[in-house]
Formats: sequence, C-alpha cells, structure tokens
Amino acid sequence: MSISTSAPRKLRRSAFFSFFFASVLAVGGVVLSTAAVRAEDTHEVEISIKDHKFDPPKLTLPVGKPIKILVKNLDATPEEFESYELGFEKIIPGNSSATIRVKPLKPGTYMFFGEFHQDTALGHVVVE
Ligand SMILES: [Cu+2]
Repeated sequence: MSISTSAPRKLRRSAFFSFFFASVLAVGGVVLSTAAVRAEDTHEVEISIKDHKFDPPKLTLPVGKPIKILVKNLDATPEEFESYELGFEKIIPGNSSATIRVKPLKPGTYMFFGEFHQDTALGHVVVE
C-alpha cells in the first residue's frame, strides 16, 4: 500500500522539478541573449583630457544607439566632465578614468566641457 502511493507521488514531484528547471533555463536564456544584444548595440568611444583640453575635442556618434564614453584624465588634477545637453556630470580624479553612459541620441550637436577648466576644456559631440 505504501509503495503504490509513494511511487506516483515521486514521479509527479520529479516531473514538476523538470518543468521548473526547464522554465528557469528558458527565462535565463532570454535574459542573457537580451543583455548580449544590448551590449553589442552600444557604441563605445574614448576621449582623453590632457593639459586641460579634450583629445579629440569632437566626437562623432551614431543616431539612436546607447553610448559608452571612456574618459581618461591624463592630467594630475581632477576634472569634472559635464554636459547639460547630454545630461551627465562626473568628477574624474587626476590620472584616472571613468565611464559615462549616454542614452540613444537624436541627430544634432551637443556641447560638453570640463567644469574645472572651462576656458580650455571644451568639446562637442556630433550625432549623425
Ligand atoms: Cu558640474
């Protein structure tokens, strides 16, 4: 009696766990592939700060793609990388770097600057 009732119960349980783990794997796979597509779609650029100037002072970026900017401050003093139009502001200590993420952009020209040296640290982004 006890054998005949416990066997189907075990079967049902193992069927449930198979379904559960298959679902977890399926959802995990979708999440991973979505993240991979996003990473692939991101446009990455580099810019340096040297002698309180941007190099290059002009960045050309694609329309409608997430942007990742790696900013290297090669000066010994800190700089604040900032843009009202692109919506970021980040202090980068001397001799270090930072990553700025910008949402997909519409075509146009966007100014950026180094707030601590606004007389020389000026640049712009052209999105086309
Ligand atoms: Cu600021």
